[in-house]
Amino acid sequence: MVKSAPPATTSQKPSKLEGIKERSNFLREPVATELLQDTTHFSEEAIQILKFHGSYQQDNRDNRVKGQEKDYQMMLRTRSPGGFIPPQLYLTLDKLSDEYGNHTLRATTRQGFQLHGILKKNLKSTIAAIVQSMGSTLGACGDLNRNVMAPPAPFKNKAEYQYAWEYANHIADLLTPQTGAYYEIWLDGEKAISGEESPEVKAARQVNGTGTIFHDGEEPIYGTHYMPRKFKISVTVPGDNSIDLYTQDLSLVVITDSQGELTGFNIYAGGGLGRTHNKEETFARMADAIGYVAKADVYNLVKAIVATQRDYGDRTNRRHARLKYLINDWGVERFRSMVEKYFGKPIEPSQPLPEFKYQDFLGWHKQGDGKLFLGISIDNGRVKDEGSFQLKTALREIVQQFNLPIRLTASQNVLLYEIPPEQKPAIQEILDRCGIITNPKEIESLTRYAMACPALPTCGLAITESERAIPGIIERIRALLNKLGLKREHFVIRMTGCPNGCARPYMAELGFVGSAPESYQVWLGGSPNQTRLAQPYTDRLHHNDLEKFLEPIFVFFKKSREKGESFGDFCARVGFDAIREFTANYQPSASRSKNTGGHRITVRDNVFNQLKATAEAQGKSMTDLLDEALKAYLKMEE
Ligand code: SRM
Ligand code: SF4
Repeated sequence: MVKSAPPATTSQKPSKLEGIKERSNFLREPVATELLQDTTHFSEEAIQILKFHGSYQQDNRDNRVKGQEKDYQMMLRTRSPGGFIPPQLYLTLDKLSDEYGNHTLRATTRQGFQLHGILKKNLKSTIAAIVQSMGSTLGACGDLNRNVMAPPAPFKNKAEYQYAWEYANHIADLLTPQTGAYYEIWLDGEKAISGEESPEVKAARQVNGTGTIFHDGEEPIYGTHYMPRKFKISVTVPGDNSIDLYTQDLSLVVITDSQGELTGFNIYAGGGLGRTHNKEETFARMADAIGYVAKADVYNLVKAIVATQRDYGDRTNRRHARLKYLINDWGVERFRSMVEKYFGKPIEPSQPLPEFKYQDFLGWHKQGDGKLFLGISIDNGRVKDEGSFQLKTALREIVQQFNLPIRLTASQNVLLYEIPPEQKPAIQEILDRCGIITNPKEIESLTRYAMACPALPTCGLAITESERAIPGIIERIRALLNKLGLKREHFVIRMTGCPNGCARPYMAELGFVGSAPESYQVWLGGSPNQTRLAQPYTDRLHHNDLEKFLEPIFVFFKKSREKGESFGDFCARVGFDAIREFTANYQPSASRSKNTGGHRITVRDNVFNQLKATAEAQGKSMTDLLDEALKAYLKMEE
């Protein structure tokens, strides 16, 4: 018999958060009451409920002073299925970031935008402005379905891409919280004008029969306790792994027939990355193939999987509450048969699929209907104006003048699309004037494929730097590769300030995971297309020791790689024992060891920015360029 009343009955006490959710009256309190109070911050209980509305309470950790109140501020995250940001929403976010935020926008690894630095007193105006511009933050955080991902590429002549967008939207709507709390609190009860959901989705939400919904209360799918933990979904197309499908709680892959008509979806479940250092019972896990579902049944199957996790996910220990632990504890067979009980019929076997590739869609492309799209790389997702790089200005001018929609990518970049070819020169002129590189070949390739989470100073969980540290780390890795004769080499580098894994470092070829101040656990062996988990190679690498640590590994790679083999594939093939053995016996050459120190000099900001721009324009590293310039100045021979 399928159960239908969460929380799952167990002899253990439900976690504190289960009580907070239960008392919240479907996400209203204590947020509604505390918002009216003249205070700088919310209480612990309100903070937890505020997350469901898309906001985290943070403080600027750079400004902490012992004995003084923290510099409280709110982060807001958009719910943007498939990364869709209509032009009016982009312009609103841009304006809000200047009016109430820290003057930057942050493109996230799940295709949303974040605003940082909003004071409590401005939170209501900020959320109201977002909703009035066809946006939403509802469900961007909290124990429910998060932003649904889909490949951002707007290929109008590839039906499967259009289906992925359509179903990402529909599934996001299906699992949107139904409580009136959001509109009551932030819009004084006014229902949003944005996105009427399709009748098909509305009907699908109410279908029961197998215990997937509740008949009392405001939340048919979630009930009073919502999910045991966050729940993440992606919809993609065969061969396209731009959304890291194996890291999601649930992934759907569009299956079409020979005419390009949608027939159904392959289903994967049980991926997730968050872990805690030194707690073996927490781990990163890749999703398993569950089977295939016909198009007509897809909403029922999604609800069945959600209901299984809702009713059987661990509500006592939040560190063990994600779907990945349920599937790991039960095994795929038991999980599948429980889902089938909610679903009401057997799940069919998966359909064959081609190999997945990673694509970033940077540069100018045809979208298949005569129009163009342009993928722009954003270093670590931070949209800002700095020195000669005026990305924030460029995007604002382009969206203002040409009214273009945006798709955020899962690698913290943006695509502008629906561009008539005759607008290309004017758009390119704005980008050139603002110092933005649009030819992907001119972008430093390590930077192009790298990601880092925000970490310090906004993230309360950060153990060490990430977004602010990665540019320097990449510079040093490039210099080392150049020195070792691996000039053209590139691979996927991802960094996070703690083991929660927000920039998905466990899927990288070289992953840095904050483990102590200025130190990282290093993960090796992920694949360039994110289809294999990396493994932890060392627990604590101080960033000063980066070159000493990486040099023997890169030398071994250069010496023993197979033709065309990537760094991650090499590490996985030879294994850590071989790498450790090579490292133990490695003797740096005299000339090499002299140079590995990474001597530091300080340059002024304007010189640094000019150096960076010239290096990028010439496709060189800053170290190489500086080296050349200094040698010429000092009239040194090579
Ligand atoms: Fe994340 C918590 C930032 C994607 C796993 N994440 C946080 C918080 C909210 C810190 C907090 O709880 O106080 C971070 C806010 C930092 C800041 O100052 O902005 C934060 N996560 C981010 C973003 C902005 C990183 C980025 O570089 O873009 C991403 C926002 C995505 C979005 O638009 O929704 C982000 N977080 C992820 C991902 C990647 C993904 O979803 O594809 C993961 C790993 C996948 C997964 O969930 O397993 C991820 N974040 C976590 C976890 C660990 C969850 C777990 O199961 O253990 C936490 C902590 C928690 O939930 O307790 C966390
Ligand atoms: Fe914060 Fe850790 Fe996520 Fe980085 S990985 S944003 S430090 S929670």
